[in-house]
Formats: sequence, C-alpha cells, structure tokens
Amino acid sequence: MQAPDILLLRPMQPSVMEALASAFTLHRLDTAPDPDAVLTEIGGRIRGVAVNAHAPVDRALLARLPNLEIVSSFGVGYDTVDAVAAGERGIVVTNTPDVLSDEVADLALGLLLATIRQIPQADRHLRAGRWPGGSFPLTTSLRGRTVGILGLGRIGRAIARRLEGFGVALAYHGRRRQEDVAYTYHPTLLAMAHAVHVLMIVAPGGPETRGLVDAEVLAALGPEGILINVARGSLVDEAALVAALEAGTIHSAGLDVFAREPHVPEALAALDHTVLLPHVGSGTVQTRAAMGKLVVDNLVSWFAGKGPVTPVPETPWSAHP
Ligand code: 8YV
Repeated sequence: MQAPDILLLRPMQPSVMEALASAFTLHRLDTAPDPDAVLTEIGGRIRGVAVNAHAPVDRALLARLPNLEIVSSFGVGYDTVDAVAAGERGIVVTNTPDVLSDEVADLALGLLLATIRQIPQADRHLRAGRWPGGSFPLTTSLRGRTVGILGLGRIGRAIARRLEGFGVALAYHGRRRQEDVAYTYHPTLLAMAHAVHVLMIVAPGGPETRGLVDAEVLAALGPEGILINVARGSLVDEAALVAALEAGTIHSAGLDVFAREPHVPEALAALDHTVLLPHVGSGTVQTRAAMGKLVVDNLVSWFAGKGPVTPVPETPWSAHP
C-alpha cells in the first residue's frame, strides 16, 4: 500500500521534512514552480497537510483538497488555519501545544525585564561609547507593580508561575474565572487595564480577539503602563499603540509579534521606549525541534489509526473516528 499523500505548504526544518518524506508520499508546494497546477493535479490525492503560520489554510485551499483528513500545524497558535471550516468537513486540525510553553514564558519574562529596565537601550548606550560621557539614565522599576495577563492558558500560567518568583501582584482576564488560581480575576479587559501596571498579552489570535487592545484599553493602562505582547499582533490596534506611545499615554511596549509580520511599522522602530523582537518566543533549537516532532507525530498517529496526538478544540478527534 502506498504511503498517504501529504502536502507541505511551506518549508519546515530539514529534520521535519526528512521525517515526513520517510513516512509519507510528500508533495512540496513551496518548491513547485506552479503551485496551482500541482493542486489541480494531485489535490484529490492529498490526505494530510503540514503547515506553519506563514501559509493560510482557508476555505479556498480546503476546497482544492476534497479527500483531506488532517491539517498538522506547526505552532500553538493556529489562527491561520480555518479550523471551523475544517471541522465542518470532519477534517482534524492539530497544533503543537505544551512543548513550547516554558520557552515562550522565558522569553516573555525576558521581554518584560528588557522593556522595563531598558536593557537593549542600555546596551546601545554602552556600544555607542556614551558611558564615559554620562551614566545611562535611571529606569522605572518592576517593584511594587501588578501584572495583568490577558489569556491565562498554558503559556499564561507558565508566565504567572515565573512572575510569582518576582514578587509582583498578578491579575488576569479571560473568558472565565479559573478556580484553581489565586490571582485577581477581572471580567473585562478594560477593568484589568485600569487596575494593572503591566499588560501581558498571551491570548490566541483570530477574529474573536482582533483589536482587543485598543485606544481605550491603552488609555486605561495609563502613563506608567507597559504593554508586552508575545501572542499575536492582531490582538493590538497597532495604530492606536503607536499613537499611545508617541503621546505618552502609556510608558513603553515590548513586542515579539506584529500585525503584518515581518512588517514592523517604522513609527514603532523609531521610538526609543519600545523593545522589538522578530517573533522569537519559541525560537530555540530544542523547542522548535520538539514542535516539529509533534507535527510529524500527529500525522503518523492519525494515519496509523490511533487518532491525532494534539487536536485543537474545534475538531475533537473523537467526533471523527
Ligand atoms: C512560532 C508561534 O514562531 O507557536 C506559535 O503560535 O507563534 C511560534 O511558536 C510560529 O508558529 C512559527 O511559525
């Protein structure tokens, strides 16, 4: 029996592509001179898709793949996959949760400290030879602050656990109160923004959360307020954020994600009270390898008849035996 036909939309790490090629009949859309012709020719044979956040899996693509059973997506966030449309067709979608939670939480803490203590700015001061001419200006402090986490999921909790060690007060906002944590729950984001000094965004992207952090929320965060985003740029009204930073409505921002990556608004980069990273939250050799392995494991498990390893909630695999 021929190994199931799998479609790769964008390149992944070599180890992942090798594993896919050894277990399946792998078709690469990323290297195809005419992807449209490839879809026409082999679309009907494709039973699995391997994808990362750089290629959307939307209704239009799903329509080209009438026998698709599973979409294995690289990353915990799967906002570029239309999981609802997939679910309607009984197609399972999987992501790569858990294996990256600690890594992203580490980066979130690093970004918070870098932003509040201006670590990159201090480094630039030294490298530019400005130290002999004057000490780096004093920064504001994390001491005595309250951190509000938007989205207390797996990564949010990993961040909160780390912040407990920093001796700061913790609050969170999400769809519901979580009974097993002692942090202060705010039923609305606006109420939380009023109550905290740092707003840490860790909620999923997608239409439900688009533009949640808007001008009103930023105004509520206030002139001492610090915004940290390690989730998705789509959660923030980027124009409102630029305006708030320029006007001093908030104090500063540390961003690992942007609305239109890899595009970063020049206005954000022009400001000295921002710390900007090129979406590196999970970006270590070890964690990316673990994520890649999970992409492969989900496909292997599915086609071995054992169900997916990490299905997303929209497509519970038990509904599609
Ligand atoms: C990855 C991410 O950088 O897991 C996620 O949701 O955003 C990151 O870990 C991204 O998926 C790489 O394509």
